[in-house]
Amino acid sequence: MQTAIVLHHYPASPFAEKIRLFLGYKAASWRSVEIPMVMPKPKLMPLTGGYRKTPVMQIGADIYCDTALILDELHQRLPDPLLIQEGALSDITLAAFADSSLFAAAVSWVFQPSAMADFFRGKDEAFVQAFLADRKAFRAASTAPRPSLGQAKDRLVIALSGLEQQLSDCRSFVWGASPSRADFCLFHPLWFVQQAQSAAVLLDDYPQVGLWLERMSDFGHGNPEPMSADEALALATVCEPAAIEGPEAARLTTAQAAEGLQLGAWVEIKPNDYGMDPVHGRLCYADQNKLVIAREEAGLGLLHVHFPQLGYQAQPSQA
Ligand SMILES: N[C@@H](CCC(=O)N[C@@H](CS)C(=O)NCC(=O)O)C(=O)O
Repeated sequence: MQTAIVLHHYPASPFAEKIRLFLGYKAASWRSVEIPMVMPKPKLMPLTGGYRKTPVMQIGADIYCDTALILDELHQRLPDPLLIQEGALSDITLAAFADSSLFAAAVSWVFQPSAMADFFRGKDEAFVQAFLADRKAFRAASTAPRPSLGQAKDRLVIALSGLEQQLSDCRSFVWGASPSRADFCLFHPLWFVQQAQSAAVLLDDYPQVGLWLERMSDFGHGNPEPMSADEALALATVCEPAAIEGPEAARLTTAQAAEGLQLGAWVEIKPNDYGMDPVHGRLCYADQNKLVIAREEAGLGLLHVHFPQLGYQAQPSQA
């Protein structure tokens, strides 16, 4: 139980779909905690300390924020089947483009007036208003403005034409016969477009992309078993964070040290694009890939909260 993979997510979340699909690719068994689509998230905040984005992964008393980090952590734990490693820099660049620019374009495209009704189908007016108000506040201080509808369409068309061309030599995935990080990252914004019927017509002109979307969807979601939010909190309470191995002082990069970060000292970590809610704790691990903070949560005890280094800012803070 201690090592069970717990995903806190909701069905309509594209970033969560990236991770659900990755768990499917790995044929993993996991526990599924459904969280609210809007704030407040009273049973998630005690785990993250303030990070509110979706999804969040929990393994015992270790909490993983951001799908870039979650994917890497899962891949380390479940190395089979492989992820294509060729063109590592191209893979990282394409993954980052898909998670930022392409995702933003997909959101603008799906939230155009004619398609929005598809997204909100089955939800009542009060939910729609609450959702729109929540997302307005979520993006209020955003450093990444939403593209206009026209810009969104142009960006989607550029990505779709490029992907169509890339797949036209009969390869199954972006870089070859097996999927890579980029496949999972490109998938989720396009999956989001696919979900809203009137938005999805844009995909019709790209048959190779359509087949690739099918191939990716075929990975499924692995074996999720529902878990209540209370069970997840109870799990964190009975578990200790995994030990951090090795000589700690060697891990800070020179840039992190120059910014005043110190292992054991208080820090504040927050995303640098949108939803910039800070999380406070003592820095217990830092290297060029990730930052981990230790926090004591009343009723839950000690938790380690993990963030990727890319896309986050960390600065010294008060207790
Ligand atoms: N960089 C983050 C982005 C996550 C993200 O933006 N998720 C959206 C849902 S797909 C979100 O958090 N929306 C607000 C919410 O769920 O409260 C990641 O890779 O996990």
